[in-house]
Amino acid sequence: MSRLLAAAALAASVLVSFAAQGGSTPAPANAYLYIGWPNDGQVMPAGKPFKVWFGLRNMGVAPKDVKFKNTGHHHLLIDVDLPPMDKEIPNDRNHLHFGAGETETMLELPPGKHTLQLIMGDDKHIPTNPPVYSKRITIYVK
Ligand SMILES: [Cu+2]
Repeated sequence: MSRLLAAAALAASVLVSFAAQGGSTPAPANAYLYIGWPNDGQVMPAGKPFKVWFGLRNMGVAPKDVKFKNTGHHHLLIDVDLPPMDKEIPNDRNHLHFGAGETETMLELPPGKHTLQLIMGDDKHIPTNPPVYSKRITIYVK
């Protein structure tokens, strides 16, 4: 049993070191990104846009193409896993870019279970080093 736990711990640490990679733009080690609204597990009414609020501490927001120390712009991941940490974040309906420096958005999703997660990207939409991303939350639209 303890051997199994050790193997699991080793696997976890390997995963963590993979996740710790990122692009070439440094980010503060204590940067903290979170979804301020909605809450994890929240039920949202169908057919009505709702606000998603982006929370960020110890790091600033700058528009895309602006290179300024300790800043980046928000990306909202909808119903997808985290993208590769060393490449430009995809730009499609599952990966929304907030290149004007927005810190909230209105979102309308079809009925069902959805996941939301935020990740910061640098001026060229590449995750920072270390990558700064929020916890992935689940919401229900019905
Ligand atoms: Cu971007």
